[in-house]
Amino acid sequence: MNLIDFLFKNRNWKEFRDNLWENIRIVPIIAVTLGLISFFKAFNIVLLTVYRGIGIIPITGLIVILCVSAYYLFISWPSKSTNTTKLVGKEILFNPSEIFYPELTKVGVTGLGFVGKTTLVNGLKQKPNPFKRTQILTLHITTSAEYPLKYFGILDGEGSNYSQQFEVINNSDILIILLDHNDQISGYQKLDEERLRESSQYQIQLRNSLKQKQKKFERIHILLNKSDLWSQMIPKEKATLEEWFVVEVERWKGSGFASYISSDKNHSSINQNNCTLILSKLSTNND
Ligand SMILES: Nc1nc2c(ncn2[C@@H]2O[C@H](COP(=O)(O)OP(=O)(O)OP(=O)(O)O)[C@@H](O)[C@H]2O)c(=O)[nH]1
Ligand SMILES: [Mg+2]
Repeated sequence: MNLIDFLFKNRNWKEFRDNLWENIRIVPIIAVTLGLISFFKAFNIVLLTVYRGIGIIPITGLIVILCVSAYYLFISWPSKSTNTTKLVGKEILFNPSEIFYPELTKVGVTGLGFVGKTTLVNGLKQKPNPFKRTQILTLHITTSAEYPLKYFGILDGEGSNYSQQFEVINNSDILIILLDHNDQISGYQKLDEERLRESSQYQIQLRNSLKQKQKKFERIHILLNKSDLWSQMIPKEKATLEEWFVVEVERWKGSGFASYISSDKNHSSINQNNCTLILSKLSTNND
């Protein structure tokens, strides 16, 4: 890599502008410059004997100004950002302070363990679905399907690890909340009321934490997952589930944690078509 690339490529120039603004203290600069000039002026005669005939005051002033400018450029120079385009389709460990260029919209996927978060994330990336339980917090880089391309970083953590779930939420611009009717493979065609209670409780904790942090999302999208399974339940259980979902969505709508809150009760993360459209919907604020 040559020096020009090192200095200028993949730097976060927005940060540079902010840094410079923060670092420059115009008053001290002027004071130091004037101070130095007057200092040299006081010793003008001595200095003139050293640098005979070189117009010592303008030259000294210029040197001071150049040094001060170089110092401020140095301390404000932007950090290296990660090149997003090279990571499309990839999964990396999540580091909250990592800066990406082009910028990423961070989409957090949250919900209880086994609700289908990783299955959804794989669907959003249009990748086959290798089944493994999530253990670490990861960021999955992907793009919208149409131009102009938008880059998304999808955050996926372990559902039963609440601190990972809170990290997902605190670092997201858009939040997808996944809900379901049952997490037991053997009881997939039945409504588990205990699961609904646990899920309601989890959402209350989420809202409490968001309230404390005064966090606001660009958008919240709530999905009732596993519709391929719960659509086969008896009508009474189906009605209970749908009513519960409506109540949960209303609670979010009343919370004011996003300017736009949408939902879809007929979602199935194992259905690729269901997943494909989500990112373009989310980036255009369509339902
Ligand atoms: N039939 C059906 N199965 C689903 C659906 N979504 C997820 N699953 C299954 O549910 C199980 C759990 O899915 P995961 O995506 O691993 O769930 P998770 O929320 O990431 O779980 P943790 O990482 O443990 O928090 C897997 O067996 C998935 O295949 C769905 O829409 N329909
Ligand atoms: Mg998972």
